[in-house]
Amino acid sequence: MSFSTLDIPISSSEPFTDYSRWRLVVDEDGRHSWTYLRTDEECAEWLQKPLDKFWMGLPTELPNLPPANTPLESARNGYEYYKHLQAHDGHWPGEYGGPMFLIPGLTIGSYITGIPFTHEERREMIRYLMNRANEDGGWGIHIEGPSTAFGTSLNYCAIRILGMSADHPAAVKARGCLHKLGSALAAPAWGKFWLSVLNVYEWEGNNPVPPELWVLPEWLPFHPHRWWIHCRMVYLPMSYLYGSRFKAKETDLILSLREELYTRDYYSIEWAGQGNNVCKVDLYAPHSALFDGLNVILAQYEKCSLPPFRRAALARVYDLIVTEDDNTDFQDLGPVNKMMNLIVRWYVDGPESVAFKKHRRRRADFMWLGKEGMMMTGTNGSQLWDIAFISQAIVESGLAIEESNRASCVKALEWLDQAQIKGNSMHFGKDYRHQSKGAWPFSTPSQSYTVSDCTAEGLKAVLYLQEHLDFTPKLISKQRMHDAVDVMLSLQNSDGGFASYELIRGPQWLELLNPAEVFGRIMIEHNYPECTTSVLTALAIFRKYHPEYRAADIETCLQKAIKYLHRAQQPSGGWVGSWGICFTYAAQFALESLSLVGETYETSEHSRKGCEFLLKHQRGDGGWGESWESCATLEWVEKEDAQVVQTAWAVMGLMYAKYPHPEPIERAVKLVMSRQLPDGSWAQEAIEGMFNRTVAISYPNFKFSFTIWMLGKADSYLKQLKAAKGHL
Ligand code: LAN
Repeated sequence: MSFSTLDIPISSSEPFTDYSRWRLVVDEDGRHSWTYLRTDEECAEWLQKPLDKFWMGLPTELPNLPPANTPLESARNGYEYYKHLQAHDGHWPGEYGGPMFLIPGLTIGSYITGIPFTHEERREMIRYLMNRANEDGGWGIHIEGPSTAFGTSLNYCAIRILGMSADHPAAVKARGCLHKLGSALAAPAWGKFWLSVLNVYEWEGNNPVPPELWVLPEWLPFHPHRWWIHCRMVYLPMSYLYGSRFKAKETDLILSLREELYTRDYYSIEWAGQGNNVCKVDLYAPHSALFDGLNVILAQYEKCSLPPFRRAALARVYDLIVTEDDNTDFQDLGPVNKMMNLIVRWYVDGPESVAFKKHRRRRADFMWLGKEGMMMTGTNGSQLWDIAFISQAIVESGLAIEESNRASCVKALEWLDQAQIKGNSMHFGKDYRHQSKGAWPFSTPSQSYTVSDCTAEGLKAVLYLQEHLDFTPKLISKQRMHDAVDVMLSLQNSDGGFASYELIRGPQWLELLNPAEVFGRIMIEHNYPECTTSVLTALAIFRKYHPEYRAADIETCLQKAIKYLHRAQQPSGGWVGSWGICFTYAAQFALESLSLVGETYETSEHSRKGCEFLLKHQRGDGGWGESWESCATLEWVEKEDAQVVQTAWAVMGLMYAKYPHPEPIERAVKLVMSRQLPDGSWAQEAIEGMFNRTVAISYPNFKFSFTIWMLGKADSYLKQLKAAKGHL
């Protein structure tokens, strides 16, 4: 399929389509997709709501509120605004962009398999890429990162596939940047992979990705079922496409890209050995000697690979791809394996197959229209994660019992009810999956994956809404809460910590075989202070309401988890965060955990050191501001400005620790209140989330949930402190 060249303006600041015609569709289990209304009649019948407008960056026209004089009034104003962003089904949709290596998979996969985009989607994706280009014309691994060969080579292909002509100034600039970075030749492994699939890089220039790994005995310490789930689910279809040397059909565009992406004649490039040519800016996790050695052997094997063995391996890999598609209703674990699986199903099952058609429908779940244009999201949304925090925030702040907020609480509980996963995966037992009956996912239940801390935060939100409040229906039975507890208990590692989706299944040395160059710690699961805390706090809160269920198991689990958190604390007093930025994020969690077992500023060395670490980084203006680079360097990196979200996390941490002096908290509260806009909202600041050490990801709903939560809590906390001082 070919997309025609589009006439693209030079400046991307104004939308390339009529933004008054776009609507966010929320259906099924919280599924998101964006649609463009073509007629005025449709627009008149289906009006744009503040929810649509907010996410597109249009004025929501919500009224200004009476100015807040206290933290609670500020929290109330915040929720007054945020309530308008709740969807009809009870959850809070949100943009989940940030990574800059997703649109390429979306466009390359769609191009190869012939799935069209609408004219408007194409224009807004181009605009997004133009808006996200750096000064030098290239793209980074995420929206705030410097230009890399990975981001620039792949997004260059995307922009061309979508219809930008090669002589558009943005394309010329991007090409110049790519050439300076060493051209597409220096793209890291995942870049080389996509380029090879698109037929603009030769497979010979890739390090081997043998599908045979999947037919080796499972007891081997490096068998892929022991890898971190995101790593193995990406390498699965990757090994299929590599193992069968899949290539897109040559088109004029492909021939032209072969000229544009390189500084040398494509046909005279020596591909062998290019596997180790990676641009310096991209390189975060250089190859180990072990990995390089292994590649030399594997390259020999590729020269003589035994066809029957390869055929058997490909057949096994294909079965596992089908299993993943079935289990997740074709959404798949994430956007990367989604597009790879889609290509495999098109290739093997054919364009007319039911499987391919189902894949095609689910592509929309990952496409999101934002203020800067249309992007591909890091998962099919962060539905559960966002609703869990705001639910706890409104209950703890006392806003939930106010008459005008009750209906929204009931709606939220209804959404949480349908979001709990009711059974194990369709192919449980044959798919290497962890049990999921009773778990909550990160996004929607049909995506179907258990996540330790999502289960925990989901259960906490249910306990808060259902058990703290007397006006909500009791939707989640005791049995279903027990199922959630069972899942959490099944996820504790032998050293007490909790990882993300599964138990740690492989040895630490497997990290030496990390082939991806641009991500850190992707080979196996690891314990995380954040995940451990969420589970620990959920279990502690659960047992207050239901002390009879698995009391001894819960007690042992909590004791072991606390020990892990003690060990994970750095000598500086901080904890390294992996999923949010960074020390501020982790401190909030760790200090909460400690407080639940009675460890606070006044009673525990760990808690005191944690607070002092935070206070050391409080800025003159009362806020906290930490850069995403902390996650990459594992040392605190200061940001130019204070961030309301990080300030909220830090204050939450101090309050969990029962920090006894009000001044730092008051100063922080003032800062967050001073940044509140007259309509009760907060403006978007820097990116909030992180993964795999190097990739930042957006959690724009945090600027509501954590600010409201912190302000509500601070209101009563400061009053208590003052009252206690008054007694002295
Ligand atoms: C997420 C998002 C949520 C996150 C938390 C729940 C916050 C965390 O505590 C546990 C891990 C988890 C579920 C997580 C894992 C990795 C994800 C899925 C992501 C950061 C969102 C996107 C990312 C995924 C790997 C992106 C696709 C890129 C690849 C490298 C495959």
